[in-house]
Amino acid sequence: MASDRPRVLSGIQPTAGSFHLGNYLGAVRQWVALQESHDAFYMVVDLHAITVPQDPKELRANTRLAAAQLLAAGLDPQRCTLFVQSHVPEHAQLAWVMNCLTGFGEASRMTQFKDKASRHGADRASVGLFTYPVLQVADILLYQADQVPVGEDQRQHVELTRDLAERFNGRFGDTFTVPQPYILKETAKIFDLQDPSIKMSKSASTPKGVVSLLDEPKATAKKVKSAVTDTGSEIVYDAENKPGVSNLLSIYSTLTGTGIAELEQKYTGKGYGALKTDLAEVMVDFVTPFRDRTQQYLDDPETLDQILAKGAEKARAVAAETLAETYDKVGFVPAKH
Ligand code: ATP
Ligand code: LTN
Repeated sequence: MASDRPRVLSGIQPTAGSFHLGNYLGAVRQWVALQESHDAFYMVVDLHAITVPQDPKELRANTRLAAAQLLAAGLDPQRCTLFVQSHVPEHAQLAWVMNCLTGFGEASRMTQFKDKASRHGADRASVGLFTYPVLQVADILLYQADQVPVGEDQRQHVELTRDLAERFNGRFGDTFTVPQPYILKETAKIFDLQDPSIKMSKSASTPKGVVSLLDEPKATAKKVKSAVTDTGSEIVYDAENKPGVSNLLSIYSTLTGTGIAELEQKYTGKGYGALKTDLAEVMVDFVTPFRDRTQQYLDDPETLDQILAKGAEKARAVAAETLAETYDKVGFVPAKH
């Protein structure tokens, strides 16, 4: 199905049971919006998930759970292509070619690799973790994506994708679309509720600072109400001097569609407590139906697997074409069937 809409592609790892608010506001929310205007490909990146140790049972459950959450968040299989990365073997195949084009030093400069390697212990980090960004490059280039909707932490990987696309095109002739990152300023980085100097993240944060979308709504309300705020009592957006309150304002503003200035005005003369109580309510109203919808998809695994099978079929049609062209440009002899 050819489309003259610009193409977007993105992925999310099935490494935790529940998405957190940073995943949703930083990425998934944009995915939902972009399926209306773009030819959209979204995937659960299970190949990426095994770059750190994984339990097979959990990985399988979390992959379906991730797909269920994406559907619950509003992805519509009629409007986008939703699939699981390992269902499309071309990802690993193109990644090999991209690995051979990437400098060792270049890969060593990826900050997420450096962070994760030091967290797991440099000796225990796998070669897969080292080439994780190169697999991501292959993910993006296979679909000739024009834009990649992600959070700020993924910018460097999109830059690497641009560099490798240009390098390949320069060496072998025009083959790949050079993609742009699609990162919204307001939600590029959602911060930990307990430590607003670090990003909300399933692997690095304190559990109290991470809002998991599938938590009991009551627990979510509690986390919001006990969020760390800043000295002073004024509710104004000032990311540098008031990171805690600014983070809450960003979350509030995005979830309700109310501008930050309007919120500042609404809370003039009121304390942090009032802001947090109201935001807790907004959060509960958001997560309650989200949890219910996720459960509905999980209750019907056959339908879920069918959606993913159709998605993989659509994805493969595009991926196979790009891979065949790449193999040809590199100089591989075509396999006779
Ligand atoms: P990890 O902590 O293990 O690195 P993660 O919590 O960052 O995981 P990913 O699956 O790596 O989650 O990310 C999925 C998407 O969510 C990516 O596009 C990423 O940029 C975005 N994202 C993750 N955390 C945040 C955040 N705190 N603010 C904005 N976007 C985020
Ligand atoms: N590394 C990304 C997940 C990811 C991705 C992609 C994002 C894998 N492949 C392709 C955009 C495009 C992350 O969120 N940690």
